[in-house]
Amino acid sequence: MGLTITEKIIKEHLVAGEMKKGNEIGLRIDQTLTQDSTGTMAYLQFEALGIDRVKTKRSVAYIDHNILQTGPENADDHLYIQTVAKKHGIYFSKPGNGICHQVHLERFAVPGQTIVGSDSHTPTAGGMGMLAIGAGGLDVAVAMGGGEYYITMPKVVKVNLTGKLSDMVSGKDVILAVLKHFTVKGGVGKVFEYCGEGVKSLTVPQRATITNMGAELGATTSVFPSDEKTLEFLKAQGRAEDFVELSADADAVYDEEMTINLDELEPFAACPHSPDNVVPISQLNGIKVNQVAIGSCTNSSYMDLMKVAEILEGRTVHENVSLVIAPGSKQVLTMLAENGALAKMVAAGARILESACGPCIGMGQSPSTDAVSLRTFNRNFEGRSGTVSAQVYIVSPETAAVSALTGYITDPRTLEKEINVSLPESFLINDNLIVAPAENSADVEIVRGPNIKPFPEGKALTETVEGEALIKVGDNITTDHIMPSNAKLLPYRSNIPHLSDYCLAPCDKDFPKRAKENGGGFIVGGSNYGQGSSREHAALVPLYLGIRAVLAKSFARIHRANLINNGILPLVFTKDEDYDNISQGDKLVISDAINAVKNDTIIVKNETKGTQYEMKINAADMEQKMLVCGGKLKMINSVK
Ligand code: MIC
Ligand code: SF4
Repeated sequence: MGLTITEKIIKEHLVAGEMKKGNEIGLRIDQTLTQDSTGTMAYLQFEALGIDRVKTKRSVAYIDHNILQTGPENADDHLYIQTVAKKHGIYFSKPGNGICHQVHLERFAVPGQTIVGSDSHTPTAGGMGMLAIGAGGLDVAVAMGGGEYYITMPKVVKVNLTGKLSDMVSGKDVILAVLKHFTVKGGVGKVFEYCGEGVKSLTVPQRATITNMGAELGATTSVFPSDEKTLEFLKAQGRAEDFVELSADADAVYDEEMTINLDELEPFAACPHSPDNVVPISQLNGIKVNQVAIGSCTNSSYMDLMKVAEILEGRTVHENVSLVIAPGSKQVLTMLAENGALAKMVAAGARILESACGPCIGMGQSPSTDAVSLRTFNRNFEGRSGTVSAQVYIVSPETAAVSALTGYITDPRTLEKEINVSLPESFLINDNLIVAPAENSADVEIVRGPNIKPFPEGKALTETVEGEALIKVGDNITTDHIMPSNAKLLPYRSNIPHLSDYCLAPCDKDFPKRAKENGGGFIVGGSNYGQGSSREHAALVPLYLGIRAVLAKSFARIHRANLINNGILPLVFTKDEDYDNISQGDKLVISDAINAVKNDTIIVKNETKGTQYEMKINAADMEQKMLVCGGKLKMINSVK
C-alpha cells in the first residue's frame, strides 16, 4: 500500500510508537522556531533541562511579536532571548528581520524535514513540504534538547485541487473554502494534504498561505508536495541544494477527501468573529469599510504585496479608510523599496508598518469603535484587534486592496485592470539581521531583566482533587479568551504573576480574583476549548491560579497538550447533559484520581447538586506519566 506525504515524513522521523491512526507516536525533530512572545518561556524551560547546546539541525529564535517598546519589558525580553540563543547554539533573527513564519519559509524551511515551533502558525512551512507543527514552549524546548515530539498518529485528509485560480482569486480564498467546509474544529487530529493538478499552478507563497491558515481548522498541520514550484522558489532564494522531491504515492490511502475546483472558486471573506464564518464576497458588497490592514504571516509575501502595489498604483485610498501595510520580512520590504512598489503604496496613501506581526496581535492599529476592518490576517476573534466592538473580516490581499480604494467591501474581480505578478528569478538575499550562535558557549553571559520571573511548576497529582467550578464558559473558547494578548499585556509574557490578573477576563473579569480567593479549582468549558494560539500561558496562568482540571466537551490539540505538559487534567464529558448540569460555584470532587487517570474513567462528584459525571481523559502512556508527576519537566527531571 502506498504512502501519503505525511506518512512518508513520519516514517523517516519515527522514533517511538507505531504508525497506526490514533496511536501516540514520537518524532525526531530537525528544526525548531520560537518567537518572542512564547520564546522567553521556551528558553527558560530549555535552561531548566540543563542541556548545553541544541541538538537540532537548525533552531531559530525570532523577534516579531513584542516590538512595541513603551517601557523596558519587551526590549529586556529580546536581550534575554538574544543571549540565551547565542549561548545555546540557536540562530537569532533580530527585530526588523520579519515575521517568523515568513522568514523561515524564505531562508530555512527544507522539504521533507520536521519542525516544531512555539507558534500555532508554524504549519506555514508545510507550503514547502515540511511536516511543520505548532506546539507549546515546553515541547519546543524538549525538541531543542534532542527529545522526540509526541503527537497522535493523524488521519490524513486529501484536498484535491483541480483547475487553476482565476485572476484576483487567491490562496486565501482556497483556505477560506476549506474552513467553510470543515469549520474551526473540523481539523482536530488530522493533517490536510494538498494534491492534484491544481497544485502545480500555486506558487510556494500561495501554498504557505493555505497551510498557515490550516491552523484555524484545529489541524495537526497541512502539507503540500515538493515539486518544480518548490525548486523554483528555493533557487530564487539561493537554496537549490535544499530541494528534495516529495509527493504521495499514486495508491496512497486517505481517511477523508475533498475536491476544490479552482476554476470555480470565488473570493471569500470570514465574517466576524470566527475564521470559519465564511461567505462569498458578493454577499457583502457595499458594506462600508473603515480600516484595511494588509500583512501578517498569512499574506505578507513579496508576491502578495506586489499585487497590492499594482492595484494601488496611481490611485488614492478612499477618504474614510485607513490603510496599513506590514511587509512580512526585511527581504520583502527591501525588494519593494528597490523596485518602486513601496513608493506606489505610499503615494496611494498607505501607512507602512514595521515587518512584524503588529496589528494581527493587537500591537497597535486598533480600529475605531464599531469599525469595519478588513484584514488579510488569519484570526478575527472578538476583541483580538484591541477594539471589542470592531467587526473584523478576513480577506485576501486583492480584496483588501481593492476595497481600500472603493471604501466598501468590493469583489476584486470588478477592478478594471489586469494584475500580473510572477515569482522573481532571484530574491534579494541579505541575512545580516540573523545572528549566528557563539562557537563557545562559555563566552556568553545570559542577560535577565527584572521582568523575567520564574515559571510556575506543576504539582504531582493527589489522590483527591477537589474545588469549586470557578467559571463555566461556552463553545470555541480561544486562548485569546483564556490569556488575552494585547499591547498592554504582551510585555508581560515572561511574568506569569502579572498576567494572572487577566486570565479569562474577557469571559468574566472577576474570575482571577475568585480563583485566588478559593486557592484554585476547576474550569468548565464547551467544545473546542482552547482553540487558536499555541501560547502556553493559557495553561501556565491557570496553573499559577491553582486550576487542577478543566472539564470540557472537547479540547483543541495544542492547548490540551499544554495543559498536560503542566500537570492540569483535561477531562472530557461523556454526556453533553452533564455539562448542562454543572453551575458555577458547584463543589466538585474527584477521588482516587491517580488510578482514574490510568484507567481512563474519571468520576467527578458534584457535591452541590448531588450528581456525578463520568469523564474521559484519553491520555496516552506518556501523558499519564506527566499528569501523575505534575508535568513534563517534572517527568523528565525525575528520570535523570
Ligand atoms: C497568535 O497568532 O495568536 C500568536 C500570537 O502568534 C500565537 C502565539 C502567542 O500567543 O504568542 C500563536 O498563534 O501561537
Ligand atoms: Fe504573528 Fe499574527 Fe502570524 Fe500570530 S498570526 S504569528 S500574531 S502574524
